[in-house]
Amino acid sequence: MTTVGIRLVEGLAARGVEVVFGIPGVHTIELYRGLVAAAGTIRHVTPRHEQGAGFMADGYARVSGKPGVAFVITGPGLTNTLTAMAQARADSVPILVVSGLGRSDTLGKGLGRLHELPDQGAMVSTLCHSETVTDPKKLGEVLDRAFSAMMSGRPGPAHIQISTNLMGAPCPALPPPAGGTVAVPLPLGRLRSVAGALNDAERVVILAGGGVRRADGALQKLAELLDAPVILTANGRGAMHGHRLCVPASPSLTAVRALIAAADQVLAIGTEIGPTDYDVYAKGGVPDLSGMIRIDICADQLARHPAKMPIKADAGPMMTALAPMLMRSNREGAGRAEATRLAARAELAGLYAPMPAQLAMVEAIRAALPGAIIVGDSTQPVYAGNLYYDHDRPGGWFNAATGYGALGYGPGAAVGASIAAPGVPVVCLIGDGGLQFSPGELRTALDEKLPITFIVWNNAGFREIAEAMVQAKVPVMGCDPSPLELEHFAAACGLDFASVPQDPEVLADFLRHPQNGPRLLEIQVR
Ligand SMILES: Cc1ncc(C[n+]2csc(CCOP(=O)(O)OP(=O)(O)O)c2C)c(N)n1
Ligand SMILES: [Mg+2]
Repeated sequence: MTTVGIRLVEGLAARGVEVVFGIPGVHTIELYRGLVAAAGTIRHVTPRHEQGAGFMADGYARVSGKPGVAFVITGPGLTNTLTAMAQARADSVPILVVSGLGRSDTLGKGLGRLHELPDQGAMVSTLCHSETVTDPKKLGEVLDRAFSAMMSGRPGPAHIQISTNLMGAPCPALPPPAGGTVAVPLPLGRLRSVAGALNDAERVVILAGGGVRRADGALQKLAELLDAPVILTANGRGAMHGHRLCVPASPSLTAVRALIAAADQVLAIGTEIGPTDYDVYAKGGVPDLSGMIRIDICADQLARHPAKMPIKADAGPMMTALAPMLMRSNREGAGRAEATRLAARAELAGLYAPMPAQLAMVEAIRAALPGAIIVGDSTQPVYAGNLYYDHDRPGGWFNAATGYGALGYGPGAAVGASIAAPGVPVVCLIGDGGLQFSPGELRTALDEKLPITFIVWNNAGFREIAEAMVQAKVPVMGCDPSPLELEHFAAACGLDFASVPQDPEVLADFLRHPQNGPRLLEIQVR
């Protein structure tokens, strides 16, 4: 008999899914019958916690450009995954969570059954698209709607749940996937007015966010035609590495704000204009952006900030369509970008004296491992990098120190990234505190033989938070969880280990050693 569980896995394979991150339980055994039946087409990875499954799906999606998929049990499996779904929502990352659900005749009755929640679907639906499979004949439609929710317009998470009694029920063959993603049409009628406004301006500045992750070439061409500096938010970093017009610095910095304020035309592309990028210190003073031309794929996003020209469009095709209509110009963009880079970098020391030395460590990773993917957690050098750092691979710098900000994101996301990019070095940069949120996922990296370097920034505590307490004149409290004995921890995980002082040269030397599977490197922070 071909069951719902088997058909669901077939339906995922038909939509290009190649990996599932999951932790099985009695409520999802029938999904595993499906995975076994799909033998060889879908790889299954077993994380150590469902939050890790969600973060792996996230890292996988960011690097592959395809949805990441997680299989989790009813109740606690799903609540454990919610944090990762919220992180994915904040950063527009497509992940599909497939969970179990209690027997259909027991739902909402409060019988105290295994893994019971009052209303599981309602809980998830405040966060994202969530649908319950109630009729096997409609399974294909449910999958189509979930993929459409994830991939059409602004990407994000989606959830499908299936009652345990339905998972093993007979299910007819699914129809082929309908339609795939619906492209946002180019706003042809607006192209001329946008190009006109850009051609009329003398000092254009571009604000680029995660929406340009896969449009690096088009962004560079547009910037060159306009001779416009490009300010990259944390999720835009890695685009236009080393380019004379690239400003890989946070719009929270005074120097970057000055560049924006001096523009006579701001062009914002694929950026949420969120406070963790534009006002990370919550001091106010964000330049007035109401005169901007704003390109975004999501109408809701466009409605959230006033703009002179809000344009609903996909960043890549829109930039490509605009290019031939722009007049080549020389507006001293490179000079303005360079002055801003210098001033922004210089500003770091004034914000926090140890920050330039932290940034030097991140730059040592880039020097030693060109083209690596750096997956960050919420730790001091990652905050420093989000303020100023020019990564050398589009989409290759991402972390949870921005947006939703879920501590413990790094290890799982690094596993997902590494699976999506075989042969590419992946670095997980994480603090001693964050590591203790999700230590088990280092062992997942070993199971999967992934060449990830886990760099632990060991400053013995929640230092970023301790600093915030000092600044707020609150006596530091609750910020000294004892760090792991990292050498013993690495041994218990079966990982190669080294410990180095906070010295960029020593770090780079170590990273250049060839590696065989995952390794753990402690940085003894000064
Ligand atoms: C789930 C979650 N809980 C708490 C926080 C608050 N938080 C942000 S950074 C941080 C400290 C992290 O310590 P560590 O990983 O050692 O990095 P450090 O600041 O010391 O470099 C905490 C507790 C958070 N962002 N997410
Ligand atoms: Mg710490």
